[in-house]
Amino acid sequence: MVGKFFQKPGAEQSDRVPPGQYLTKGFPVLTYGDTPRVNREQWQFKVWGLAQPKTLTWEDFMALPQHDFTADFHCVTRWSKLDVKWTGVKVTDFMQLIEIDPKAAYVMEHCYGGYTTNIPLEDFLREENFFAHTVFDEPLPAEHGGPMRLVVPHLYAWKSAKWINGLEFLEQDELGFWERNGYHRRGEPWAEERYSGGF
Ligand SMILES: Nc1nc2c(c(=O)[nH]1)N[C@H]1C(S)=C(S)[C@@H](COP(=O)(O)O)O[C@H]1N2
Ligand SMILES: [Mo]
Repeated sequence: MVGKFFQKPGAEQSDRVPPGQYLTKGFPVLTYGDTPRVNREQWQFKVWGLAQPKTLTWEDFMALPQHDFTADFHCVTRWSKLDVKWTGVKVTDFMQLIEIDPKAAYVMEHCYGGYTTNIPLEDFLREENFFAHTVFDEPLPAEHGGPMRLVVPHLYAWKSAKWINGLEFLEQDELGFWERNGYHRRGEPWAEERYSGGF
């Protein structure tokens, strides 16, 4: 992996690069399976489980405040990309539209194509998380999760669900796709929470 496109961080960047990660200047695509093709008009987003069920459209998301976000992106396969510029909607703004049951403590992210990933509610509700529809001022390409993906900068990027189309609120933690296949439940890069025990 280390070669022309992957570099060890220089001193000025090393405090931003978690242990065991290498910097890339490109933007690799990491997808399990086929790339779903969904346009903005077709795109729908559902909320269920321990929350008032709701279906939202593209317009519902566009009616929320739009922000630019710059965040670092860390894949568990050891590449990191610094300063990715995204545009979209803060999770905390989106959550103003959602009524959750006080028992809800975990969230399952659901996607077109069937990918899932689990996240504790506390990690999901962080101020710096957002739904992104634009990257580097261009509409998010399908291979990077367009029309809409979640971005959770403080956890490994497999928690940043591409083609996101729903949230299921849960009382108990359940495992998503990679988590059932040996990845860590939570995935904190600074603690190198890469794989679950026994993997
Ligand atoms: N729906 C879906 N979301 C996904 C994935 C996937 O396979 N399907 N891969 C995850 C992984 S492992 C990573 S590293 C990032 C990669 O995002 P990118 O392809 O835009 O670089 O998306 C995450 N979100
Ligand atoms: Mo990844």
